[in-house]
Amino acid sequence: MGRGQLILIEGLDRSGKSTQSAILAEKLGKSKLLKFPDRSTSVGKIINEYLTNSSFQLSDQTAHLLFSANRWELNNEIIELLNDGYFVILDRYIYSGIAYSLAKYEYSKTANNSGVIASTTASEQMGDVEWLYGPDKGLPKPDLTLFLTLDLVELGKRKGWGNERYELEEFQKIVKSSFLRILNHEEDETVELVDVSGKNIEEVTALIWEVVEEKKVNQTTERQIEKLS
Ligand code: FDM
Ligand code: MG
Repeated sequence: MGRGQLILIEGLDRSGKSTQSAILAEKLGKSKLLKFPDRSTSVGKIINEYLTNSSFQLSDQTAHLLFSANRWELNNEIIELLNDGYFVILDRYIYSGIAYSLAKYEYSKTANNSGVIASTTASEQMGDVEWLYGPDKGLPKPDLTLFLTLDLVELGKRKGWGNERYELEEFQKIVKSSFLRILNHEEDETVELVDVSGKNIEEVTALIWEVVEEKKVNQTTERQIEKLS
């Protein structure tokens, strides 16, 4: 028996990511759904405080490194699950890590930034994709990444933003362009964009399943787990 596959669902806030990850896990049977940030771990608790309490301060670099550290907390568990034949579905992972930090760099330079979303002086590291990527090197690379994207009109229509840090429409637009800049979907065959604009839950599930079958990530594999390099 081969190993299970690692499938990542990335996307903008309110793109239906969490709903679709849960449906996919269900459809794959022997599977485990993991969500990042995982707010239950020791590092996750600090991240949760940062996201929910706007007066809790961390420098942009510190926040970035904590999100990566939170992934490292689950590194062994992910590898063990895959080797035990489980399909592991991730709701956010490394691309969120890079895209949100890069977006903070851009947002730092806008007049509207009050210092809550990003520091008011842009830090050089946050604009440096190599630096941002560094701490995630060595983590398991997903066998398939699906990025759920929304056009900007739809993004504006999906009201119901919460009160967490980053949940601001204007910032989300910058996050979208950061994702598109770093995903490398044209060269990397393991990365696919799924435009969910104007689609209902069932339609998005069908689109995702089409890609999953085409990429054969619904079957166990003999391939080794790849590491991000
Ligand atoms: N987020 C998430 C980051 O900024 N970096 C990361 O590495 C990850 C995994 O945390 F705004 C952001 C994305 C989002 C916030 O995520 C909380 P959820 O999915 O809304 O819980
Ligand atoms: Mg959110």
